[in-house]
Amino acid sequence: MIRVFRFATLSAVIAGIAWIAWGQGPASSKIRKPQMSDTVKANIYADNWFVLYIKFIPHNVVSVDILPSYPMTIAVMAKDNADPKTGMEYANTNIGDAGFILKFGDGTVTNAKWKAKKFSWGPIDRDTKKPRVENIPIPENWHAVDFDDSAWDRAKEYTEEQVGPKQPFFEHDFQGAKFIWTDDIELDNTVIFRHVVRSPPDGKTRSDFSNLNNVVPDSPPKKPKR
Ligand SMILES: [Ca+2]
Ligand SMILES: [Ca+2]
Repeated sequence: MIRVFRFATLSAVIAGIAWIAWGQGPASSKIRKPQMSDTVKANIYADNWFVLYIKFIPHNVVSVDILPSYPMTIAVMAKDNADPKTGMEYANTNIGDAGFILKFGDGTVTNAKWKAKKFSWGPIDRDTKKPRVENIPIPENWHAVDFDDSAWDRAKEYTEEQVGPKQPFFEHDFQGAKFIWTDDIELDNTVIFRHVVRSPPDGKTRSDFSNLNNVVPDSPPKKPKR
């Protein structure tokens, strides 16, 4: 259950980052910048879980409900909106930059304690004349609880000024959270973050539903579906 919401969240937030980059691009005479009034609300119900991939959530903050259990492993793949062949943004006119921030209602926040690793970066040497990128294959189980990230570096914290978030960011609670990325917020374009929350950061006692699927329900089975 947790995984459901986790993946829905991450996919959407990553897409949101990509859109921020788009919105910061050079003014276009043909395409105006998207506003929140251009968005449509997505409400999703699943029995029991799903993975959602959707591109270009306009410059937004995505809020979902998470049923936590601890320890809670969080894995995030975040992408700058870079051309996969040049590593550049804004129709290959600019290097561009990235950034990621997260806060959960239990006090979980992004900061330099998170693990971070780059998997695609460029343009190498900041060469925008002959731009090229380098890639490392993304491990298939990068989001697994038992994935070994012990050799990964810690994330680097960036200031709000460095990332330059837009209006929806200021309408939501990110207090205490830090913008993070790998060492180079401009050149590193695909990164993965991992973090284990061992106990509720706010110290509150919560019910543990992690074994929900092993419990026989009190109520009788539903009628067979026709
Ligand atoms: Ca960007
Ligand atoms: Ca970039």
